[in-house]
Amino acid sequence: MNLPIIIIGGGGHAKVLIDALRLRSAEVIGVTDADASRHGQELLGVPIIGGDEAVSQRPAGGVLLVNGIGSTGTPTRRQEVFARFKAKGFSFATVIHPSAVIAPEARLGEGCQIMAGAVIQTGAVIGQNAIVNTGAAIDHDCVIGGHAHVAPGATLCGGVAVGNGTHIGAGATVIQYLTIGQWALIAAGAVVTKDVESGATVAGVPARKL
Ligand code: JB3
Repeated sequence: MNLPIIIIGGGGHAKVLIDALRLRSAEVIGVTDADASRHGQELLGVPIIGGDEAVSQRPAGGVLLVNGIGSTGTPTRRQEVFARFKAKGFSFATVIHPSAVIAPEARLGEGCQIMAGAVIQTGAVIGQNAIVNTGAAIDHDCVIGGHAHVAPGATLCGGVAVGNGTHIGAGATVIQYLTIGQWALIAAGAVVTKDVESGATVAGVPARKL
């Protein structure tokens, strides 16, 4: 039995998730948002039912959550929302757009989100609550940490390891077998040709630490 879904956060990322969920015939019954001025409105026809307390009042086993918080830098907010609701006993649905190409042996963690046109190759592991966004390519044997965000059009060559919470910017490229630490920020369009330490920000072609 597929449980009904509530999306946490009602912005642009949530809209993309609603599209993907509808293509999977999932039942999205509501969105919560921290902006009280939006309560009672709708997002693509889905009611914004209130703040996060509107979820906490429900039995954890009666609904699946989807993390609608994206990220444009390090995804701390996204990680906090996931941890908050997991601590309350809720589970998160994994969202896979039907046009994503995912190798049978790839492994997807709870609540990760694979968006339209993404490619996940054989042996890849995607951590819990991570986003592989529109058209991103994760090649063979990559390991993407929890809460990481691989932004649209980014390319990770084979065997790249990405730490928890790291943001790989739109259109960035990471060449094979590199290690990117945790909570690092790879700027949009960067071409990464050597390892990146945790917490570092790199940009440019070739990427250099800022
Ligand atoms: O780049 C792409 C393709 N997508 C971006 C995505 C990955 O990240 C997108 O362009 C945005 O940069 C960002 O999407 P997101 O997170 O939807 O951004 P925004 O449009 O600002 O929406 C965030 C929503 O979450 C806002 O309406 C906030 O009020 C709400 N929010 C923030 N914290 C929260 C919380 N809502 C709930 N329920 N709980 C929170 O703790």
